[in-house]
Amino acid sequence: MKILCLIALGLVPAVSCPAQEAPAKPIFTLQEVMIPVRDGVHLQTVILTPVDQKGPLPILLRRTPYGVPSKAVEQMPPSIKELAQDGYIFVIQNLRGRFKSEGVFKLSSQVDLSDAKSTSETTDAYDSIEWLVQHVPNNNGKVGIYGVSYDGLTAAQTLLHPHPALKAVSEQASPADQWMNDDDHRYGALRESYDFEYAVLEQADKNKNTNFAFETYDTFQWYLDVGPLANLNAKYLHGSIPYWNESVEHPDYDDFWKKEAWISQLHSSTVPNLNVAGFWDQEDPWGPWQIFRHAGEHDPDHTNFMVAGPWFHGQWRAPKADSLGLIQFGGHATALEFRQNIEAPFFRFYLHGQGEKPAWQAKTFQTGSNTWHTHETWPPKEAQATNLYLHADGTLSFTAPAAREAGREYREFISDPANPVPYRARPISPTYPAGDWKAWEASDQRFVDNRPDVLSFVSATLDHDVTITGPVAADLFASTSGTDADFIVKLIDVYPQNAQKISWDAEAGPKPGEYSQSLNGYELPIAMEVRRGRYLKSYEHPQALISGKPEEWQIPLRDRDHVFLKGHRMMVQIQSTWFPLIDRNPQKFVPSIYRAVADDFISATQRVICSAKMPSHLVLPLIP
Ligand code: PG9
Repeated sequence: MKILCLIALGLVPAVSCPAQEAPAKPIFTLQEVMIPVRDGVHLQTVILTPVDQKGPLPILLRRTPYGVPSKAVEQMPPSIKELAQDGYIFVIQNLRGRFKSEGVFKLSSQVDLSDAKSTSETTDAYDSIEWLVQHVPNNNGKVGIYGVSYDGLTAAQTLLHPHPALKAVSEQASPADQWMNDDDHRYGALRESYDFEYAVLEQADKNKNTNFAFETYDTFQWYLDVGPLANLNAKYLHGSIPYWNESVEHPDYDDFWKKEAWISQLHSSTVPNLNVAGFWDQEDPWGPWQIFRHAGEHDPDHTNFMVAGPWFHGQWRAPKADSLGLIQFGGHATALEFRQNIEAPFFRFYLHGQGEKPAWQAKTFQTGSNTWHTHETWPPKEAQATNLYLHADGTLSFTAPAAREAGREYREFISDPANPVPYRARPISPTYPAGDWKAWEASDQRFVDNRPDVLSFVSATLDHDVTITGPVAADLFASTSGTDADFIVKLIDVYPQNAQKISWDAEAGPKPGEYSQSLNGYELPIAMEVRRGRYLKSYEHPQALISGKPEEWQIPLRDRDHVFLKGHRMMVQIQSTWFPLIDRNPQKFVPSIYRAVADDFISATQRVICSAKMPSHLVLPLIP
């Protein structure tokens, strides 16, 4: 996230940023203030005022743990250019305990409004807005708040108790419940590499963002060599990172995580809110949909909006976002179009009183067709939940397995925690600050195609377009020879072998990189998720699986909008390790995986059933 934040602040040039002439003088003047909040703590805040300000302007606030700019802005940051054209006083604040802001940074999402003495991002934002409208010269009394990821979380949490001057919110990629999904876990399965590296990033040093120093080039190997998870503290952190300690002390969905799940307190749309999500967001793809759904429980004035696009984490603040890795978006600069046509008009209406109130509930950029779609309601009414079945012969089709299909009713594989499936092609670079992390969710899945511990199910070549718009889910029937297990499901769009023409010189062959960098036969992940067996029956009280007994595994695969084009094939991959993104399940039930010892990790035979009685399938929101 750090790089994007810095881009948003205009502190580093974005890679594909068009060359700009440096103006002679600043376009925003900068003033740094320390804003007092209710418990006497002061928060480091910078106020960026447009030098050409003519009359009163609204304030656009962003609250961040990543640092604030230190000098006047001379070049317009591309990420806020479209907003800035309408005129705002931009205010950026460091969260308590980060950089010069006083207090303690807890890396916590807890909000306790029942305790008048308790502070949180909700109360710090409230108090800061109160101070800003009183003290910033020439403001029009209206405040908006926006931000991506952590900054989005702080924006979203204002919805729980908004200051009366707060007139518009745009939370973008905010987490909502860190045990259920997003950065730190997926339904209780720990996102090992992310949780570890992020906690170090933010809690090793108050005054900077710290990248963990790996001594092994390929972090896959490093995490494997670490062995059982408890070794991360024993060998490296020595209990010095509070959030990591909390994560490993609370394996289950206990009171600690339920308090972190601030979303459980949101039941209405309190302030107009534009929720923004990326379909390939590698960090917080789930939270915005939850916030949208919770705020939508009571939304009489229709002020709760959803936008989703083909983006990695925060890519909608990039200059263009006309592609994601090798996937091109048909000439659309999707980020620019979002900011110009959706975000800027939203704040313009609610903070400047100009333009029209959005007349829609959701807007999505649909991949495959590469077109923007406007939805009166989400999910669209015309979407029909349709089963896509896995067959024991490795095929995938909309027809359910018949009784006794050629004698085979299952497929199986051996999952060995000592040889886990990498989540992306090795070598795996550190999450931060390297660039590879951000687009990995769109990476070609052929790198695991032939592993014996990955099952692939493939459809026939499609003779018409298949459009899915709405929530996707998997419903597996599966067993393990162990007493605990993970199942990972991936829905993949397989491009035809001749998707792209390669220029081929008779003597020299293709241009360097052209052959390997083409979309021919590309396996593009559309949806991927994991579930951990110990939490199938209860998130609070994990239970051992019974060896060999089939269970139903319901695996939500989130909201999507994609067209599998005619000529493509659909694919489902199933595996039981996804390392080091997800920590290794010992596959033998232990009270806490985070206290497992090396001998607890065992190989297990995993069986996926494809019978008429237990038809493993995906549920797709098909548009007729
Ligand atoms: N994904 C990051 C994060 C957000 C909220 C809590 C913890 C981590 C981020 O990019 O800010």
